[in-house]
Order: sequence, then structure tokens, then C-alpha cells
Amino acid sequence: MRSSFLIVANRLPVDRTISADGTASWRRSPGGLVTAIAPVMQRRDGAWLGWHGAPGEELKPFEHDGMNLIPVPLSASEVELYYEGFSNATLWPLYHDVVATPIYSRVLWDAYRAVNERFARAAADIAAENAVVWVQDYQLQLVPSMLRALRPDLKIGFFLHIPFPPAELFWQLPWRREILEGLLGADLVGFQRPGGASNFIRLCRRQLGLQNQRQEISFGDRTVRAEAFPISVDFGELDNLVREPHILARAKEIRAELGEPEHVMLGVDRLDYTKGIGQRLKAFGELLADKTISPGEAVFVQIATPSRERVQEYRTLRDEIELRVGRINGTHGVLGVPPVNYFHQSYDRDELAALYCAADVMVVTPLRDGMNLVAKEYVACRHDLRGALVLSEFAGAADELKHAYLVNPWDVEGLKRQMVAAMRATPHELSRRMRSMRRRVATYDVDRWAGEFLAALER
Ligand code: ADQ
Repeated sequence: MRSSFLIVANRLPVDRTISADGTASWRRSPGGLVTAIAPVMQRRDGAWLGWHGAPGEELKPFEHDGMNLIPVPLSASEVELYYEGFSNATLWPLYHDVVATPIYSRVLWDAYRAVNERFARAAADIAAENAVVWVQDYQLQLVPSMLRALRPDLKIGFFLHIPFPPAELFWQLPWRREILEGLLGADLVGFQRPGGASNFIRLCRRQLGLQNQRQEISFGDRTVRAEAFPISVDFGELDNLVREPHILARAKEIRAELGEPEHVMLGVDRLDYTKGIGQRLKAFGELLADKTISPGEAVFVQIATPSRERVQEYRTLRDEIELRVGRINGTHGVLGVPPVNYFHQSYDRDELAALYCAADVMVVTPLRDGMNLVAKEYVACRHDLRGALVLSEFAGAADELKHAYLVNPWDVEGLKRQMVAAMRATPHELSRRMRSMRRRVATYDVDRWAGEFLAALER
């Protein structure tokens, strides 16, 4: 059956789980994107096209949770070259201010192009006449133009979840023209921040000599719009969840397990070098060293989700972070009270929500981040109006969450000052800030994000 609404993303929105008796089943992956898009898919006869997560395996289309899912196969070598390679060792560091050195390799590029071509062909096969196709993220930037060449009748949107870099950095990419032209296959290219959209427009002018009228770029006989649509979380769902007694009870229990410190500080991130985990631990370690805070007074809980563990930079990062945690605990800990509680694990929704409720200070210090949903999740979980958010100016979320304790994560002294200010703030000050941030996240939730993107695409 052909679909009139299609999501094209690197991954399908499901994970395979194996039960104790060995039977495999699918479980919807956590996250706002699926929650926001699933109802649209059901309303519109939609389908979701993406890789199902097992290298080398070919699967037939299947249905799950009312969603039509179309698996796109990837071989083990494509996972290595297209996904771990060009996507995560070339584009990811380049688009995040080159905080790690990007690898430029023609072998990786060839794999990226070949996989994008496969996704484009699969989308062309399944899309109904005049269908709306929404392509997601940096792994698939060539799909819009490849798909347009096959199916000029389609309405194609693209959304980039990570930052789009300034021209001075993007310029490094040997395939800069191909990527720009790939994106220009879309009718609408969405970015997290207005800065991403203007970087893109400026590059189209400089690199391709194209004309633009504000956000509209003329490309051949078409017009392509470039605009910001800041993504968000499912505010209502989180706000309801944290009112449930079992979450509140768990939050209390967490504080007790930590030894009832005066201040619980929390970091929750994928273990990624863009997230500034080392910077925040350094600041916390120095606060202990210079005796601004005492062990037992404040405990830092750092949850670092395992991520991209086959990419070398990520292995090195893990060693660095774990060394730093060990140093801080070794130097400043007392028996039974390590100042840093570090976990290299994934958690379910409930446990994360309880952690958010237990934390007095949420520390989000990326060196560069498209948006950062953790910051918004924390705000959505604090209807008690307690809790302070320390937030990097380099996260997209800083555009909206202006009442956070904003920091430059490269400035250790500034970071220490803001962490202390957040810890020592009066309840009145905290509620003033939290109320304003909650108003923003409640109004611009993930439904609104998807709705506004699709409305603009179909305008
Ligand atoms: P990420 O870089 O993955 O996303 P983020 O936006 O913070 O970063 O989203 C992470 C998600 O994973 C959050 O929903 C969080 O709750 C969850 N998570 C983190 N640690 C977890 C753990 N240990 N267990 C379970 N869940 C955990 C990319 C971009 C961001 C952009 C999003 C969405 O890098 O800038 O905000 O996409 O567009």
C-alpha cells in the first residue's frame, strides 16, 4: 500500500526486545519525536521508513502500535562506514563546532551517498502521488534531492536535529556543495535555531551563488524555505507522570540513598564529547577542592548513557570521564559518601523522571547542542517550582529558557559561580525562574513543533 505521509529517518521508532523465553518483539523507542508524529501517522495513513537496528538483516514491512514500519537494510560495513563513519565521525564533530576532529574520507563519503540513495529509492517506491515526505536529520541530507529527482510530485520537508555550522567551519567539508544541493531538494528545510537557518542561507549564497529573499532561496525553478522550528518535549505527559505517587516516592528514596545531602546536582546525557560532561565535573571538583562546598553537602549524580561505543573518540571520552570521576571521589570522598555518583547506563522513563524530581540543580553544559531535550524535560517535571537549571548558552534550549542559570561551559570560574548561585538561590527566586521556563515549554511542546513544521511545509 502506498502512503500519503512518510517519515524517513535513520532509525525506525522501535527497538527489538528479547524476552526470557527467547521470543523477540518490538517496543516503541522512548522519545518525543515518535509521540508527536505517531498520531499524525495514524490520521494520515502514514508510514515510517528507517533502519531496524540489526546489521545484515532484511525484514519485510510490519505494523507496530498502529504505525506502518518499512525497514531499510544496512550491512555491517555500511553501519561502520555510513553510520559510525560519515555520520558520526565526520558530520557530527563538524556540525558541533569541530570540538573533535572530523575525519574526511572518500570511502566514508561513498557509503553515505550509497545509503542515502537506498533510502531515497525506498521512499520513492512507497510514497503515494503528491504525498508529504518528512526526512529527519544529518544522516540523510542527500535524500531530499535524490528523492525529488525520482518523484518531483512529492512535498518534501527536512529537519536537522543538530546545529548547522557557520560557513567558516562547513567550508572544510570536501563535499560541501553536494550536501547543500542535497538539502535544497526539500521544499522546507527546518533547523533548531534561527542561526542554523541563516548559516545555511549564507552558504547557499556563497557556495552556490543563489539568491534569497529573507528565508526563501531561489533554486532553479523552485523556492526553498529555510526556517527555525525549535523541537520540544511532551510537556503534558511528563507533567502528569511526576504527579504520580510512585514517582514522588522514588524521588524521596533516591535522596535518601544518596545520604540526604543538602544539594543533589544532576547531569543526564548520552556519553558524548559535545555534552561538556568533563567541564561540569571539573567545576564541581574545584568547588570541593577550594572548600566552597563540602562532601556530603552536595552530591553530583551523573548519568551517562552508553553511546556510539565503536567510534574511537567515544571510547577515549569514556576513559577520560571515568578517570575524572575516580580522581574526585578518591581525593574528596569519605567512606560511604562519594561526591560523584556516576552511572554508565540507560534508564527508563520513570526512573529518569524520579531523578529529575530529586535533583535540586540540573546541570546541562554542552559545548554545542542542537536543542537539548534534557533541559526541557527537567523543566516539565518541576511543577513544584523548585529546582534550578544550569544551562549552557551553546544549547539551542538557551534561546527559550532564558531564566536558567546560563553559563559558558568553557569558563570554569563562571560555571562554578553559576553552580553555586543555583545551589544557594532562595525558594522565591527559584520559583520565579521555573514558572517562566515552564510557561514556555508548556506552550511550545513537541506537538506544536510537529504541527508548525507540517503546516509550513504544506502552506
Ligand atoms: P541528543 O544528543 O541525544 O539528541 P537530547 O536532546 O538531550 O540529546 O536528548 C536525549 C534524550 O535521551 C532525552 O530525551 C533523555 O531523556 C534521553 N536520555 C538521556 N540519557 C538517558 C538515559 N541514561 N536513559 C534513558 N534515557 C536517556 C539530538 C540532538 C539534540 C536535540 C535532539 C532532538 O543532539 O540537540 O535536542 O536530538 O532534536
